Amino acid sequence: MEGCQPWPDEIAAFYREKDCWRGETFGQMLRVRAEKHGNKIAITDGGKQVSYETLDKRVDQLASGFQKLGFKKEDRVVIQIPNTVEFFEVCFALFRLGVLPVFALPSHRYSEIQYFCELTEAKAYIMPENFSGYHYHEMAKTIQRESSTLEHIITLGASEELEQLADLYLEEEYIQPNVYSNDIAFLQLSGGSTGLSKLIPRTHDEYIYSLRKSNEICRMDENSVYLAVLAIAHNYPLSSPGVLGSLYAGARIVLATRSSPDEAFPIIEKEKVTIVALVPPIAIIWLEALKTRSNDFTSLEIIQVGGAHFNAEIAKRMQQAFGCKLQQVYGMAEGLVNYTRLDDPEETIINTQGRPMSPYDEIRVVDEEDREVELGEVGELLTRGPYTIRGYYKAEQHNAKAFTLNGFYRTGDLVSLDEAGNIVVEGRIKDQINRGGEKIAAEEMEDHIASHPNVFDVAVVSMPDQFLGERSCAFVIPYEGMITKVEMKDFLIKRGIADFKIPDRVEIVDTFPQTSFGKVSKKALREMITKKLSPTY
Ligand code: J2J
Repeated sequence: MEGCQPWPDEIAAFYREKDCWRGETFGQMLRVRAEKHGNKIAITDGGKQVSYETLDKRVDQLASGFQKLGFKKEDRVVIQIPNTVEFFEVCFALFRLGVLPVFALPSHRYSEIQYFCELTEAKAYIMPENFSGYHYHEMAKTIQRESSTLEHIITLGASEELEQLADLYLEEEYIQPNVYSNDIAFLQLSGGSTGLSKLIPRTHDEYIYSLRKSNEICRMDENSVYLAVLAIAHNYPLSSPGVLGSLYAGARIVLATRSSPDEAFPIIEKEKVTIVALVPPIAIIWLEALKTRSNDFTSLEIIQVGGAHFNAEIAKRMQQAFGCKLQQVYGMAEGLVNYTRLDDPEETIINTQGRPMSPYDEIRVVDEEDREVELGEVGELLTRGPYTIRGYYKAEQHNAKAFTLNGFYRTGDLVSLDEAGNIVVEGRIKDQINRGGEKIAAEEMEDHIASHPNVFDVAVVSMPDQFLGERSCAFVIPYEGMITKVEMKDFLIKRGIADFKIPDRVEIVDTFPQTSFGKVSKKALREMITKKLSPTY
């Protein structure tokens, strides 16, 4: 597909020969599960229960409706759907037509959605009317007015003005196009570090392989019950093993829209949840909440924690407090996923972020000159393998920097390896802030802030935070006087930027410290703010 880096033929042949890629597509996969599991419940969403058979039927009805709207193979559709049954119906209907969903997060706003629509020349945008106190309707109309490709705005809610998803479930037959397992199935989002977030093309073959391996490691089967508390459009709850892994296993998905103990704990008890995926800040809240609750957690077998650095002391307490297995997950939407194994020694589970899930994952830990470092030394992690992309979507220039000549992806993460091959994430060289699992590209925010009329220069860096691990701090040199945090926030909200990217702190300075090459020293800025935040300052 245009804009996507194809797999080299001999490498694709190798992954097929090794039985990694089995020629399955998502559309077929669901059909096969529906034939096998029939009226077994696939998804529980509050009071709503959907069986595999019904899901499969609803997907066909929607595919028929989408085809009638004119959706064709290789079209792109930006979807911004919270944790609801519609997420699955829409995704699989698009998969069956060979149309690519672009996975926006519910927290994204005008600036992000507009960019995804424009970059992908999206034909449609599907979103809720309201979610978590935000009304998407006006934003959607603005984006459509400005776009030359967006033909359809489809709402999950009720609207007289927009097309409604509910009207698109048609009983009529539709023509199933040929969708191949090596076709691009969807575009996933990267955390981004330079400028706006890059889009990640994933094929059916390689993504399904990653589900199968994840299921094996997490022992997912028909009896598993996966609780989704994180936004399922994100790669981690989508695929590690996540909701798609659950469907692959014939398991049951339980959807929640909030991760608070008030909502999640009774669900675990009632639905007999066996596995749940968390990010570190939520794990901390759950651990605290346990002190005052007496919910029954006996069904719970695995709590996964990943997406950001997880403190070892808390990891240890977590494992003891919940009486189930803790699993650390270190993954990336670009591909590579590492898990601690369920039967690993406690030391490994607590102190490492696990090891690659596939024997065909290749990893290298290198210094600044791409030379491999000694075992145990810290270096950048490079990787390639049967489910790690070879290039971002329509990003030729960036790809030349983000991948080595022989196809290794430069993760931008600093890691070390132990003797058993387990990875410890030690830091990062990419210019990104990891705010409790939510990724902020510093450059993207700098571009926004620099457009404020009173900003002469700006640098955005991470600052330590006990709860989120990191928060973002904008160092600003104003033309004159002050810019307060509130003023900055108002300005950025008006520009339509996701809330989590708005700087948590604004520091006004006269100049920036510089490196010996005359560039802004972000390291020095991080040290400045860390010192200022320390209790002895
Ligand atoms: C430290 N940093 C981590 C961890 C990710 C499974 C799990 C997570 C993601 C994800 C994912 C970390 N400790 N345990 O896609 O399938 C940081 C690293 C990494 C970046 C990727 C999955 N787990 N990270 O978080 O694409 O810096 O994917 O490169 O959002 O998160 O972010 P993302």
